Amino acid sequence: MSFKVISAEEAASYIHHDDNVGFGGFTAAGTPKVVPAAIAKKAQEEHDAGRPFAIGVFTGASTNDSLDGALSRAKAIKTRTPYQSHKDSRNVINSREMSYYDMHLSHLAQNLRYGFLGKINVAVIEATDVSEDGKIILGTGVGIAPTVCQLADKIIIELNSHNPKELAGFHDIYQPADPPYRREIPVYKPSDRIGKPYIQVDPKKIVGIVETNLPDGVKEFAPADEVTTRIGDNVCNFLVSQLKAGLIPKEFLPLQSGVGNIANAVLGGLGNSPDVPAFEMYTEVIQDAVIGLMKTGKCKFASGCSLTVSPAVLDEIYKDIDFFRDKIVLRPGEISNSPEVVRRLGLITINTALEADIFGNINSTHVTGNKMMNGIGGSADFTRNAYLSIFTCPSVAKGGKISAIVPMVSHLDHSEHSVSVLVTEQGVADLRGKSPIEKAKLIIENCAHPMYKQLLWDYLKLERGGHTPHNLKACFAFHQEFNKSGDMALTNFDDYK
Ligand code: 0RQ
Repeated sequence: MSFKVISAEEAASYIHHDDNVGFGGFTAAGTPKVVPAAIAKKAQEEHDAGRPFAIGVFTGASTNDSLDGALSRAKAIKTRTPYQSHKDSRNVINSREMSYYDMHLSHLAQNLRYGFLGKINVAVIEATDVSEDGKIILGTGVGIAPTVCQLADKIIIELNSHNPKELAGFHDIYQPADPPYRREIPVYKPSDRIGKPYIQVDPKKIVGIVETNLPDGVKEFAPADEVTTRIGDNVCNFLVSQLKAGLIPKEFLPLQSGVGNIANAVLGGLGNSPDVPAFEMYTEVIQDAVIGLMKTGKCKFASGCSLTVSPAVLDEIYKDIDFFRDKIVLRPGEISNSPEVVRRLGLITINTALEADIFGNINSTHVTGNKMMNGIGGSADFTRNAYLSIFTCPSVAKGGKISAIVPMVSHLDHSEHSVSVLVTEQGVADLRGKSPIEKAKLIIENCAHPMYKQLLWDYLKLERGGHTPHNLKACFAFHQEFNKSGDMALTNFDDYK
């Protein structure tokens, strides 16, 4: 190989204060593992010497501790988008020491190409292989790698020998033409391959290769508990009822399922139901449960942007890689999450809410209206364009001191116009074709926790009339009570009469 092998520190020397850096990968999967930490170290040294050092950080989605963790702790980020889920990152976002803007994941690559977000100076990409003529085989995540490789002046590759070379062929790299010349993305079923298995770059842009041998280190999922199992069962029974009523075609429709423990448990529930036929997935992250369902034959195919699976499950895939070869495709985020494809394929989408209001609006991102949790991720790419959009959440959080069902969401990510069904461990509210007051009654009756039902009825009794009967004085009473006493259940609507 004629590319120069360099250390992570030397790689960091190519990155200067004020640069914009685009990173490959998606979640911890395929995210660079040593260069970001070396950039953080450099930032620390520059700060110690009294010099400024902060970079723009663009990624496919959330990352790992070496990237969001180390760079946030070193105060080395001037601006960050689109999704993060690291506590140190959250801290500097919420203290406003780091400028963060949240955006739909499918939008980032095109917005970078349109030039809306400034110049990308350097791309840092994890790869499984790279050829002399600049063909890069990615690792377990794709994200925005193809676009940042195209836009950057310099490319740094972390060549990770932890990935078997047999990962070649799992990727489908396709970048749509930009308007006014864009046509439909020619994915007509989840398993369609429309691009190349590698990213082609100008080899002269590759300034160095950093060799690694490191696992992605995806966190283990919490085992399904009573609440997540009941949510999973409720989603499952609802989908079966829709199938039986002929409202979902008998062949079933491709599924999308969001991130986290709840999403993982919901998929597990679907897998156990004899009444749900074998299905395909057109999703963003392929989590542990999907791999289990492939082995039982319940999931026939998964198109995604990353293999975000725990280390033991990744080992299983690598040991039996030929079994999975014709069952998985990894695409760039703008294709895995393309609203146009989502609408056309007719996806059933299942995402997680932090809170939902009684009129069906969803907050996926902000705690008590002001503190950023993770970001909107790809949830709206899918929800807004779904055949059937489902939101799930436990009805209470923090041991019951927070009701996930509130009079009015304290931040809006998905409006009532995009949300078809709300599911908690208490039950299902099918919101299709319902007026706001009908939605409110269904959500309180079917989804709210028993300890919050009466309070929510009390709120509705305060109504000021109108189509959506909010009471603007009392609509944030739950949140105000939580800020005051730490327990939403102590809300007293008599104070608002
Ligand atoms: O906190 O761990 O400290 O107890 O929020 O909640 O119940 O473990 O759920 O891991 O599935 O995450 C919405 C954040 C849920 C995630 C969100 C507290 C709760 C707990 C986590 P603790 P759970 P999950 C496409 C899909 C947006 C992006 C998206 C997310 C912690 O699913 O980021 O959907 N979604 N992407 O106690 C205060 C509330 C709360 C609350 C829960 N109302 N107020 N705290 N918590 N409800 C895929 C991608 O984009 C990659």
